[in-house]
Amino acid sequence: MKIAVVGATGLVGSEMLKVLAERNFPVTELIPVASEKSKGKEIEFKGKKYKVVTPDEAIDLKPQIALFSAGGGTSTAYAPQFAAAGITVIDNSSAWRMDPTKKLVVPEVNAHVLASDDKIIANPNCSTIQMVVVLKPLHEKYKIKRVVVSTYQSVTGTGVKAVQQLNDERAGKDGEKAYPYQIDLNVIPQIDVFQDNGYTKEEMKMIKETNKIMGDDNIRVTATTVRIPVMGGHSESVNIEFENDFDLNEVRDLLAKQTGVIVVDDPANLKYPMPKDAHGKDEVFVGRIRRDESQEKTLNLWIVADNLRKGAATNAVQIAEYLVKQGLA
Ligand code: 2RA
Repeated sequence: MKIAVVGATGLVGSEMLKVLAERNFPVTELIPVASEKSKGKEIEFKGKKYKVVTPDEAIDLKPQIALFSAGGGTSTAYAPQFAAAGITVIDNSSAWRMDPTKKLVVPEVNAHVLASDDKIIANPNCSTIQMVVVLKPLHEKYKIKRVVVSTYQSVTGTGVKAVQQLNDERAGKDGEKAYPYQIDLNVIPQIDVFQDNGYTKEEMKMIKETNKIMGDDNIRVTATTVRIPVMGGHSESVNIEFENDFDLNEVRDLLAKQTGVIVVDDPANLKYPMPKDAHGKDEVFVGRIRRDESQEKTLNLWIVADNLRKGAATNAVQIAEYLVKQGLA
C-alpha cells in the first residue's frame, strides 16, 4: 500500500514511521509529508530514503491511506481534500474527533463502528485512549456509573519544543518555552487552554471522547489533567464507580485478558506500572488495582502508557491495520 504520513518530521510522525516498520505494515511506497520548509528533506524508512513532499504534492501521488499528525490547522485544511481524492485519512489532531459524522476509534474498544465510507477517521486524545482500553471490559461486566481521573502527563505530549524546554532547564540553559512556567522540578495543573467552565481543553477531551468511544453518554466522567517533568508516557489515577459489585481477582483476570493491556500489580514486590517502563511499548499497563474503601462498588487503579505509541502512533496504525484486514480502505 502507498501510505502518506503527514507531519512526518514531528514527534508523533516519526513514531508513526517506526511503528509502521516494526509492525511490518504492508507499505509498498512511503510518502513523507510536511510543510514547505521541510520539503526535499530525506526520511529513512526500512533502509530506503524518501523525500519529504508538501500536502498538495501528496494528494497528487494518491496514497490509499494518510496518517495525519501535523496539528489541527493542517487537518482542517487538508483532510477533506485528501478524502475527496479517495484517500482514507486517519487523523491524530482534535479537529474531527467530536464531529458527529466522524468515527473516533480505539480498535480494542470500538473498531466495529468503522465502515468503508469513513474517509476521515479520528484518532482520540492520548490520555483518553489509554483509559478507555482499560474501562471497556470493566464496563461490559459491571457497568460504569462514574469515572474520576487525574493525569500525570509526559512533556512529549506537547511536542519537540516542550522536550527541549525540559532538557534546557535540566542543563541550566535558556531557551524557547513551550509552557508558561518552568516544567523541571515542577508540576503544571494545566494542559491546553482553559474553557469557560474552568476546565482545560484536555480535561474536556477526556470527558467527551470517553463517552463517544464507549458509545455510552450515561458514563459520567470528571478529569484533572496535569503536566509533569517526565518523558516516557502518561500516567493516570482512575477511580471508577460501578452499577454492580465486583470481585478484585475477577477484575484482574478481565484486564489480563483484554487485548493490549498488561497487568503489573504486585505491591508485595513493589511492582506497578511506571512511564520509564512503558516507554517504547505499544501496550497499556495497569496496576495498583484496589477497592475504594470509602465507597461501595468503586475501584481505584493506575494506568500508564507511552503517549506517543498507544496514545497516538500505534493506535493510528492499528486503525489502518483494521481497515486493511476488513477490506475497508
Ligand atoms: C498532551 N494530550 O499530552 C496531549 C497530546 N495530544 O498534551
